[in-house]
Amino acid sequence: MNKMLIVASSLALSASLAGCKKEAEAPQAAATPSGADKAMSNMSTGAAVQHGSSTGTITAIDAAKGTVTLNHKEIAALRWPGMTMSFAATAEQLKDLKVGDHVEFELDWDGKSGLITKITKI
Ligand SMILES: [Cu+2]
Repeated sequence: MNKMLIVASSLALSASLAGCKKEAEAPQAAATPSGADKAMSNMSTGAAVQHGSSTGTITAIDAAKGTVTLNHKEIAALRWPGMTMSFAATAEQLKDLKVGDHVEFELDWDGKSGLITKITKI
């Protein structure tokens, strides 16, 4: 008799737990997209975009990814020393450029990645 009671109550318990879980999941799933939106808008408005310019040499172009890798000189506005790194660039910006070209460029830096706003062969 005791055993029956335990089984019955544990069934009831797991049933109520399952009920709880379902109820908890629904609002969570609905909250996730708006939470992500919030994070996205924080990213675009929270970090100040800095603008910089310099000259450099193209060491790689990845048209598929839309990136250009530059061995660039110092970028004073960003307090960067010279280095080699990749930036996002459009096919239009890259169409007349090739590896080895010496360029002057401008970029927007959001704290994580750089976007080429202007790039010209010199
Ligand atoms: Cu750099």
